[in-house]
Amino acid sequence: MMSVSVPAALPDLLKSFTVEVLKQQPENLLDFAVLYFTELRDEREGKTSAVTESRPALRRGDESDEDDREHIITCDEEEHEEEEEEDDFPDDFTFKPPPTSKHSRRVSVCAEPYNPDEDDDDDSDLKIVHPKTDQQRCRLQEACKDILLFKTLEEEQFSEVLDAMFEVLVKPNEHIIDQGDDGDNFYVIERGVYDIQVEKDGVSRCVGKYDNKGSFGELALMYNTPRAATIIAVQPGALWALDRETFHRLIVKNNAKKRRTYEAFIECVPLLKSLELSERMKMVDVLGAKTFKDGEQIIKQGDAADCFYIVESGVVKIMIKRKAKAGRPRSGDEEVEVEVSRCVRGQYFGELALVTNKPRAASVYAVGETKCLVIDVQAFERLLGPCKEIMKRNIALYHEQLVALFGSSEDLKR
Ligand code: 1OR
Ligand code: 1OR
Repeated sequence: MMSVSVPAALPDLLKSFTVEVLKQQPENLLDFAVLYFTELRDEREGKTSAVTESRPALRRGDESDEDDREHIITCDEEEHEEEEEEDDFPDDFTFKPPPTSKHSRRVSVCAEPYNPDEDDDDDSDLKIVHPKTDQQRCRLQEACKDILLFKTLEEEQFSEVLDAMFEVLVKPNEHIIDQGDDGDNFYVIERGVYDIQVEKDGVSRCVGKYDNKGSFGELALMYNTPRAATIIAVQPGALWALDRETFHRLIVKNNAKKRRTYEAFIECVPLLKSLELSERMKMVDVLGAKTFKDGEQIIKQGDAADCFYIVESGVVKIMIKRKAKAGRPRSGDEEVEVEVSRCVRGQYFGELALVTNKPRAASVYAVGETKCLVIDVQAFERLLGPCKEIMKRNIALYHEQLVALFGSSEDLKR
């Protein structure tokens, strides 16, 4: 029997080449192959390729070096169309197709939950770059500055996320996501109002909305599940999309690290005791972490609410504005801020406005440097339902304390 030995570098070499072909869709495959392999050889021999310098789209690391494998691919939206390739590759060759365009639905998605710890860096050599004007980059940075999922990324990872994002303009009534579909992109809102609709037992109901900020579409990408809700533009809007592959490579990988970092802490937050471990971990997946300086305002009384906080380290003080009492040396309308409570590690705040759907009932300030975990209102609704009874019991105590302190609970009725 004839034995054939496959050179160790061959699968990686072919894989990288195939990825480039699918991304760049060259008209002449042979010319492209000559260019690709010539550049690769030049790079390995230490020569700087003139072609590479003039075409940043075709830049690569050394496939033989495991620690330094990287491709940078620049692409326009239409270059994302999914393609099926029928080539004969070695049996152990696994190839992931490039991300799909914003409106092309993925053909099929593996139903297994994605486990980042088992990911063998199959596609870690793929960097997608959508070139942007300075003005676009500025708008993108502004839209992303408060996105919780990005808050625990290293600076370099965050910058890669920004590079990979592309702009999507939407019209009124446009469905950005349809419940039940496979997930293609994660979206950050630059502007526009978007309804969240969930269909259950054949009845579709609006369960919330995004108003000119926030993000959506992370769940299907994180857990390889069908889209859990339908998102519809109410007015003309602008979004920034991040493709599924980059989301996996940067956000889902980072989540594995986040789980390790926060697991022990989350386990000992009294409020979350009634949740299953898997539910607590889902919370960790979507939370962000924010550090506040001594005296910094975290919540402003009267503001609209869009998130909930758990103190991880440091202390916060809760202050309530009250009219100055008559008889004091102040004018009747003057307001004073009175400290009513403090929260330390493991305690939460900012739930009241979310539970009652009212403006923030108090202001909250950091006492010394303070770190808080932050959960957005949609994740709060989705994941903290089982904890709401505990919160409501504690809210009833606020009323008692308010009456005890000020003789009325009017402030909480606004
Ligand atoms: P996705 O990839 O599943 C739909 O695509 C997106 O809608 C989803 O990710 C979330 O980002 C977003 N339940 C499920 N998904 C929601 C919800 C939600 N809200 C926003 N999304 N609920 C509403 C909470 C206010 C719970 C409904 C029972
Ligand atoms: P929020 O979303 O209204 C301010 O934003 C947060 O301060 C509030 O949620 C609570 O989490 C937290 N009254 C009102 N808010 C309070 C109170 C409180 N204590 C903590 N918060 N009390 C009654 C006022 C005299 C409690 C006094 C011990």
